[in-house]
Order: sequence, then structure tokens, then C-alpha cells
Amino acid sequence: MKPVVRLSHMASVEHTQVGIVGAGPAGLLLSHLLDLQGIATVVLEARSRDYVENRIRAGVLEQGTADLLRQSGVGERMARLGLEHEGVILRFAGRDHRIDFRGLTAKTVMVYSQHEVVRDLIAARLAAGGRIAFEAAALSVEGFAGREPLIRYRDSGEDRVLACDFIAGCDGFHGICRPAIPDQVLRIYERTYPFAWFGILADAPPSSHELIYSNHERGFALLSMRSPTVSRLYFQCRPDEDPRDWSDAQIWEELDARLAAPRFTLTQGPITQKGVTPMRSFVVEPMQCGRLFLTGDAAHIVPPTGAKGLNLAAADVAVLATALAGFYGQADEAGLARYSETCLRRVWRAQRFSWWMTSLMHRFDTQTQFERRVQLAELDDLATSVAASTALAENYVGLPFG
Ligand code: RFL
Ligand code: PHB
Repeated sequence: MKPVVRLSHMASVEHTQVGIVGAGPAGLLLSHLLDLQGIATVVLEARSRDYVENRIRAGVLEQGTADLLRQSGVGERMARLGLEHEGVILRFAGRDHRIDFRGLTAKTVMVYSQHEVVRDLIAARLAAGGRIAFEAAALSVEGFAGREPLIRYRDSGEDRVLACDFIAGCDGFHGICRPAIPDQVLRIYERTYPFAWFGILADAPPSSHELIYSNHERGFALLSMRSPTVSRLYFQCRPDEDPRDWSDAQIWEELDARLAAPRFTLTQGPITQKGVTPMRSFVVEPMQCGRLFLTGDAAHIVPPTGAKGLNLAAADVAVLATALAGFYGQADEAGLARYSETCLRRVWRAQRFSWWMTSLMHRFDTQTQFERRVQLAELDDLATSVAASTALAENYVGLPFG
């Protein structure tokens, strides 16, 4: 990496090959994969290290994501702390139907917290001498239509410039990279849902070995987990629901009602976190503009029902890392030129799956009795058709990367 050059009349300028905005899973994994190819990066992150390492979000890794982490040398803690799951349970109309991932697809998923993945990646980058600037918010991305893009950012009250060959916009849905692309270049596809998820983390042993997705008359509920002693649970709520309006007892009562089944007891415990997550489907096309490449939530959002968000981010950066390695290693620009097209195919299939799972499992206020019957019939179809269960399983464990 070239040294910092300080000119008296302007902000200090640092050079790198790939400037990465955002130290979420997308930005950190990209930095890690590029480092393995000998490509230099600088990661700029608006928040503190403590904040990103403790942000509770996703929990399910597709087989391909877990494999990528293992194969790239950051799977050691996941192997110890992650919970490999061979199926999930769909609960509806008073019965359970198990989707047997291993039996139907010979694949599994890994239940391992996103913030643990983030911790593993930060540790790996720092151990390898990588540069991550925390509390260094990117202010603008410029010049990406040409060959000398740059990122202006503020670090410790000082304005700085990161000059680079390429910019990776890994700055999430509310970042600055996507809005920097001219409006006439981008097409946005979007759907919002008339409900949200109320999520809690509780110091309670999970009441089931596998995740339970429950379609109940009162609305959807999901039983998930983080470890043998920590449960993660969600229930469908109004988008404007205020978590402070719910006492712990009311939350447990609602979850108990929606997850009720014969011979099932919901284990309760102290609630350590609660929050409401809006539901949205969103895709921007294309995912690149000149030398700026969008990855993960910066380019697309899925409703969490299919557990796809983090996995799509991992798939995007795997494609981008391979394309950049082709550029630097063989002066081959074809992978970069095809980046958006390659990613969008998978993105749209994951969008379809996430929208379908959401439509299948939730109660809609506008739902007619006819639509409710059709929803239950579709669940019955899954419970009786191996073909239908296999289609769900194939999508849940993840489509091939790239
Ligand atoms: P992130 O994680 O939002 O990271 C973006 C980072 O960019 C930083 N940033 C900036 N940094 C510098 N300068 C700026 N101007 C910046 N602007 C923003 C931010 O601080 C942040 O650190 O995006 P990334 O890396 O694309 O990762 C995407 C995933 O976080 C997301 O898709 C998943 O969490 C979605 N998701 C799930 N995905 C799964 O695959 N499986 C799941 O089980 C799953 N469950 C979930 C979820 C998301 C949830 N919530 C809360 C939205 C469950 C929930 C409840
Ligand atoms: C989670 O554990 O946070 C989780 C699991 C499955 C989902 C969404 C979130 O579909």
C-alpha cells in the first residue's frame, strides 16, 4: 500500500486497490477474500467496532455461505459454536410438517449469528494486518465513471480521501453508495409489506432442536435460536408497533399462543433484547456503475422469512472477489463487466423465494376467506408432496453461488 500523502491545501490522500464502504458481513468478507488473492483494501465503517460486533441480526447460514467461510479460513469458531441444522418445521392448522434438508437435498444450514461472523472476519482481517477504519463515515464516492475513483470520508474529525482503483459499496440499505449512482442509470423494484417482525432475544434454552415457522390465526411466529441457552423468537406485528408497549409477559403470551401445539412447551426466560423490523423486498438494477460495485443490502433487501439477506451478501462478494482477482491477475475485465448480471439472477430467485415464504406464512389484513383457504391448501400441499417440500428445501439451503 502506498503511504499517506499530505498536501497542505487538501485532505490527506491514501491509496489502495479496492476501497470498501461498510464493515458489515459484505464489506468484511470482501476484504478477507481479496486479501487471500493479494489484493489490497481499506474498509471504512461509520460505526464503532463494538457496535458492529454486537449488532444482532441474521442467524441462518446457507451451506454455501458456511462452506465459503470454512474454505477461506474463518470457520474455526463457527465449527465450535454453530449449530448445524438438517431441517425446519412448518407448523400450521395444529400440525407440524418437517422439511428434511439432508434427506431432500443432501445439504444442511448452519445456525450461527451474523455478529459472530462479523467478529470472526474482523479478527481475521486485523490478524492479517488489514486496515479497517472504524468510526470513519464515508461522505461521498466520486469519479467512478472514470479510472480514478475516490472516497471522501471523515475520521477523528479530519476530512480524508481514499483513492482507489475500484469502490465496493457494502454500506447497507441506508448507505451513500447507491444514491451516488445517477437516477437515470438505476431501476428500482420494490414491495413493502403491511406488517413487521417483533424480534426478541431471550436467555432461555430453545424449545425445539430445529427452527419452527408457524402460520397461526393470530399471525406468523418463528422460533429460532443462537445457542443451546439463547432463544431468538419473532412474531408478526404492525409496522408501527413500539416494542416499549409490550411487557415481557405479554410477549411470551403472544408467542405461546402462536406457537402452541400438542406436546410442545415454550421455554421462557429473561428477554435481553427486543426490536421491530420492517419487511421489504427491494432490488436495484444494475448493481454496478463504472468502477462502483454494490453488494448485499446496498443493492437488495429481502423480507427475513427465507433467511436470505446475509447469504445474498456473501454470494455477491464471492462473485465480486473472483471478478477482481481476474482483473488483477489476468487483466481480464469480463467478470467485472458481468458482475451485476451474474448476481441478479440469484438475487431474483432469492427474492421470489423470500416473497413466497412471506406470503405463505403470514396473515394479511386484506386476506379473504378464500385466500386463507388457498394458503392452508398450499401448506397442505407442502406436507403431502415430496416435490413441493424439495423445492422449499433447495431454496432454503441455498442455490449455487455465482
Ligand atoms: P449491513 O450489515 O447493513 O452493513 C452495512 C455497513 O455499512 C455501514 N455504513 C457505512 N460505513 C461507512 N460510511 C457510510 N456512509 C456508511 N453507511 C453505512 C453500516 O454501519 C454497516 O456496518 O449490510 P451487508 O453487509 O450487506 O449485510 C447484510 C445483512 O446484514 C442483512 O442482509 C441480514 O442481516 C438480513 N437478515 C438475515 N439474513 C440472512 O441471511 N439470514 C437470516 O436469518 C436473517 N435474519 C436479517 C435477519 C435481518 C434482520 N434485520 C434486523 C434487518 C433478521 C433480522 C431481524
Ligand atoms: C434468526 O435466527 O434470526 C432467523 C432465522 C430464520 C429466519 C429469519 C431470522 O428466517
